[in-house]
Amino acid sequence: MIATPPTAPPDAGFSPLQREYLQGLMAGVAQRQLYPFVGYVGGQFTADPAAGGANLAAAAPEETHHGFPLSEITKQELWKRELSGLDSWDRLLEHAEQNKLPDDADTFRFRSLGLFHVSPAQKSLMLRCRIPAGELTAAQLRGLAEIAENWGNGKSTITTRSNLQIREIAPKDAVHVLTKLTALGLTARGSGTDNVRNITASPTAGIDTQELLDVRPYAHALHHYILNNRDLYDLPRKFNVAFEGGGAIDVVADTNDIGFIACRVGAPEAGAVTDGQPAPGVYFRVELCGITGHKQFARDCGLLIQPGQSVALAAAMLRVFGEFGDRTDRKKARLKYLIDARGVEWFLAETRKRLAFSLVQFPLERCQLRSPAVKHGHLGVYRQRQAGLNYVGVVVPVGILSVKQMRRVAELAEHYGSGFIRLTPWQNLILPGVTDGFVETLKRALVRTGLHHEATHLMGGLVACTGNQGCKWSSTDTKGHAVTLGRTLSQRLNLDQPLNIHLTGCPNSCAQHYMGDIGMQGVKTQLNGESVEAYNIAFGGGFGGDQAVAQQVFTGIPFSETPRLLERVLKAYQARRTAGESFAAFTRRHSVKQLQELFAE
Ligand code: SRM
Ligand code: SF4
Repeated sequence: MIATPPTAPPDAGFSPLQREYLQGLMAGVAQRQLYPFVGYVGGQFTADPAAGGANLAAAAPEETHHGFPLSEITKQELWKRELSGLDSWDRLLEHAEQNKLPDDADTFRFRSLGLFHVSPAQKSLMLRCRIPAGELTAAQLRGLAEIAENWGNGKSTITTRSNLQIREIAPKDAVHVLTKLTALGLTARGSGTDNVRNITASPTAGIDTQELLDVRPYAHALHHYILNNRDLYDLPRKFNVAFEGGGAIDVVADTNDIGFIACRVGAPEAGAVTDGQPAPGVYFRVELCGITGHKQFARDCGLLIQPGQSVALAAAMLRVFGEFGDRTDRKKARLKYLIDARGVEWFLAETRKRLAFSLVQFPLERCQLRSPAVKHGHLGVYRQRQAGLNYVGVVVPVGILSVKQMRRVAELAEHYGSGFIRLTPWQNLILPGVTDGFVETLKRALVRTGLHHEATHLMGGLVACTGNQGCKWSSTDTKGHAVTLGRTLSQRLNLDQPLNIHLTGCPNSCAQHYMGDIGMQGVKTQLNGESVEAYNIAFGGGFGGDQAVAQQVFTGIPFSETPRLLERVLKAYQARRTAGESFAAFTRRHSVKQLQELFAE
């Protein structure tokens, strides 16, 4: 029913000017046919019958979202406002019922449930799990094999966050996949979009002879914390957290938004400054803002915390990021950009406001840091902290395991190991708890499964992102090229030092090419008038104690030419290095121009 247009209140007490204004106002309202309530409360005209607040003469302020005007926020923020990914289960059921692939908005939402529609590369869904600390039981691996066999493409892939993905899932099977995953005691919630990604931890935590701290309990505690706090699924962007316990295998915590790095604080030496000296023990240093695709490693922020404070601290930092992070430009919405804009002191001050304990600043120089990690320590047989036990690092070329291999690995873990499997950010796996007597049997069994326990210095250091077989952003077949390169170079060269080659299909740098001894980023180039797959090639990257951003030396080299180019590069290095010099050290002491000349045909 349309309300009768309001009339002006009785003119008692109005000046001619006020009467003229009122008549004009009412005429305007009548013309627009809006008929809003116009009240007269306490000497004020109001549009709000209940509160009597707004003056019609004043423009209503624009609604905001996390402090940003709605007109400025990204489409992804609008999608989240409309319907959170966490509430999209009904939509998933609907898509499953109709075997329908999602549109852009639901593609975004379903990633919060762990399902990625990776169109146009593949017209299907990809499951990205969460495997906190990379730790799986044999039963879980077997269950994942069942998912890959029944509803996927018969394979799984280990990711650069010690995680597992299964591809080519039809929309009709999405619900089966997620319910089966839950039955296995696993989840995929928040493995994509604006959440904290899989929490990583040192792959040999708890079994390592050189570690300072078993960091698994903290990684698991944070995993459960973020899963159970809804606001942490609505960050401005993705977020990575890693726990480094100081073991033989580096978990590349310095490439994460927050890296917790175990260190030891000893008793002060006689006569030394003891101001603010904490009790001797193991603590975490806190590193912030690693994002190697943007050529930045995480930096120590001065804090020294007790390990038990790490979950609360991460949660507080996440909430500062959630409250103040950019919601208008996704390229600038990572933690790095918030801290670049406001400063680390501001960030820590905001974090402190959200904590029930005080934060201690303590000089990095007064902490004993971890012993150096072992390059390629993720491969081969090593003694555990526990007497008579060993762990075996298994080579999984570019992280791909067939269903048969998954089942066999599960069986081997149960027969010869502890029944657990560890996944690493180096896209491979470790079998822990192998008694001395079973080591040789296990090695033979692995070889029969098409896997290996030893790698050449080349094959062991290959890391490749999904590439154009599954990812729309990729210019190249990174995984296929990595295997070809590894095999070809292994036949032509005999390296006496481990070497890492990282291949990434686009600037997003999921395989972290800037921290590789050799980093290759896929591009397209013209060859004989045709567009072909090619790489920009960088040298001299490193991580942890050997941290460095690789320098780009070659641009747009067609893949067909890269094996020959890299053979020449590595032979030149072998011929000219100083005794024991690593490839990274060799390339770092030359300028880009010198390297181009040195490696020229
Ligand atoms: Fe990544 C986006 C694959 C680790 C930086 N990444 C993607 C998407 C989802 C492409 C997309 O938006 O459609 C890729 C899906 C391909 C597929 O179908 O398999 C993808 N990223 C991967 C994985 C599977 C690579 C791998 O082969 O191992 C890794 C999954 C990790 C996991 O289990 O959670 C993966 N991605 C990384 C890492 C390394 C890390 O997280 O430790 C990085 C660099 C660190 C960082 O966060 O910057 C990384 N991925 C990106 C970016 C660039 C983010 C940025 O702010 O610069 C994107 C693009 C985006 O987020 O919009 C991206
Ligand atoms: Fe895709 Fe680029 Fe990530 Fe490779 S680096 S998986 S091409 S987004």
